[in-house]
Amino acid sequence: MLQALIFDVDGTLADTERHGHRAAFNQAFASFGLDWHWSEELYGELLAVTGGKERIEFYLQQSARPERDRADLDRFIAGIHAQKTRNYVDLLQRSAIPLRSGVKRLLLEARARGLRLAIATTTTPQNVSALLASALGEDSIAWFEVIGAGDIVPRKKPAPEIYHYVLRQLGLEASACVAFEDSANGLLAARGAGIETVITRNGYTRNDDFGGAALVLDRLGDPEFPSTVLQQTQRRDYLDLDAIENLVA
Ligand code: XBP
Ligand code: MG
Repeated sequence: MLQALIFDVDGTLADTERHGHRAAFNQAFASFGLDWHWSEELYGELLAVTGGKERIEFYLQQSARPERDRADLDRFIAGIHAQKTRNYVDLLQRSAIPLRSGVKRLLLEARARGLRLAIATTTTPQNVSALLASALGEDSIAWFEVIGAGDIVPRKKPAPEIYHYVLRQLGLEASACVAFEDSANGLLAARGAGIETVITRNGYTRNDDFGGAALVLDRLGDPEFPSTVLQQTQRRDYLDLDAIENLVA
């Protein structure tokens, strides 16, 4: 029986990557005097690597920058990334990034039905709080019983560790939960932990492989802005809790 919904954040709750994280990275590069610029297109490729620090390191490896020893490299990346996090939080405080269609509706529906809510994300914890506070109000942070985020587990998605962590904290089996993700890396992580997964695809993940997903939609949708089912035969105008319960029934 369904007891909890577990949400990814970036790309799932809101389209945060293109004009949120990417902009925050570029501002950080500039303030460190670096001539790096991540275009929208390049960022799409870099998203193959989850985690901001990991993404910076991957970019460095790709671009034949001068070698640094491990400790120096870690310090260099951590400094840029800390600035990037400050930029991202500032950006959200100045102008909220709206939640994707149907997210608020589903969260309210789940709360009304007494379902438990949790988050499983690779992003930094401050980013999750800033997004929720700006898009849904400060109180909404407490709606989520567990917020599994960032470096709390050693290996980020597509490893299943963040989902194992959240299940442990909830004290639930995978079969009592449904995960919401937007990317192949997120799907691999959730499925790796044995959790049925609903995908709401976005511009950056439209060509990802979603084999193994319970359902692939263009958005969760609302009665006035319906979703389209892209994979699976279920036909729904929007994804409500009755349909989600059927995924684990
Ligand atoms: C999100 C990410 C994160 C963000 C940046 O992936 O990959 O790296 O882009 O966040 P998912 P940080 O949606 O699968 O959790 O810079 O704080 O790591
Ligand atoms: Mg995501």
